[in-house]
Amino acid sequence: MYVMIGIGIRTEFEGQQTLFLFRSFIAITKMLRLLNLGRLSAVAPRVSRSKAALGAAMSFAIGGGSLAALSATTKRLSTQAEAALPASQKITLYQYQVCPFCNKAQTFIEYSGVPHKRVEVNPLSKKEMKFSEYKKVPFMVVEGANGEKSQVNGSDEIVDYIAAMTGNNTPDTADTPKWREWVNERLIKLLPPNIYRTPGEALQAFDYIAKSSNFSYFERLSATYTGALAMYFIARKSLTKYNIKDARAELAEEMNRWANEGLPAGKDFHGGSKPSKADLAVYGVIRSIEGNYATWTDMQKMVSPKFWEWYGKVKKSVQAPILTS
Ligand SMILES: N[C@@H](CCC(=O)N[C@@H](CS)C(=O)NCC(=O)O)C(=O)O
Repeated sequence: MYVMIGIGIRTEFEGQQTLFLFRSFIAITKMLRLLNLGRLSAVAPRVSRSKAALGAAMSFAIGGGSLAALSATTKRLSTQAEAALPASQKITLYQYQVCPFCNKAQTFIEYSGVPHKRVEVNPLSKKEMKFSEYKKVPFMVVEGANGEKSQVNGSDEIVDYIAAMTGNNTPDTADTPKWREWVNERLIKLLPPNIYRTPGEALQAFDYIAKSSNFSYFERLSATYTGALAMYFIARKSLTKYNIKDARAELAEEMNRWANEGLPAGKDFHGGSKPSKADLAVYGVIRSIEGNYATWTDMQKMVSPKFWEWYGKVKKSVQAPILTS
């Protein structure tokens, strides 16, 4: 467990910080052991769901920082997506349920009514995606009628591929690409510093994640505290990295910016009478925090009714996923 967490943290923290974090984990678990509250080493073989949640959350925060190469990849893959698209394709989406990039891809697939299979990846072992050279989620494996497989990597690439496959039905406007970029470069980066803003909020977030697993009370307790602590420090680091002064206010400001500048007056959506790719991207990313976090409750108060009205309309337009086995 320590080693796995250490590996995750190493990608974001260097030198002293890594050591500090690592020691914090050890100190907390030693303390829990002394109090006979939690036994991480004994728990280790059985914590896969919680490790998955922790890893997914860490990957999200870390992954959010590695978007620089996005536009080049997007160009290459959207050209691929526009290549010949056979009618009968079997689609498998590799994802973490809690990741905003994955929610963005899911939303578009759902909106387009494309049947697909979902594989939930364990973010630390990543064993479900060992075959893939691309090491992030989401990605999609597409199997053609005669069994040949291809892979589409990245949320925007998936969206572009599905759009091309289903006849480019979204009414994108001249500034849709600008808003899609804003989703990646601004909106998504504001989520970890909000969800894990204080130790208490980080704990609340991890409490809900751990509750969905079948842990005993004490197992859950130690997994929750370890994950919350890790994410609290990672989120703090991203404040400096992205020059975020007030995570809550800035997230609300960006969501209000979307309502005021992204939505044309008198129209239901950015795309007019139907959602564009930007509508679906903003909705998809925000739905990844729906209901579960203090951030969600605060945003209900801090973000204008115009945003929430729009949010409700997009939600209605997105159908339940058509899942195949
Ligand atoms: N540009 C990618 C970013 C995806 C991304 O950063 N995903 C995170 C999860 S939220 C990830 O897989 N991180 C794993 C890692 O960095 O090892 C996209 O749009 O899909």
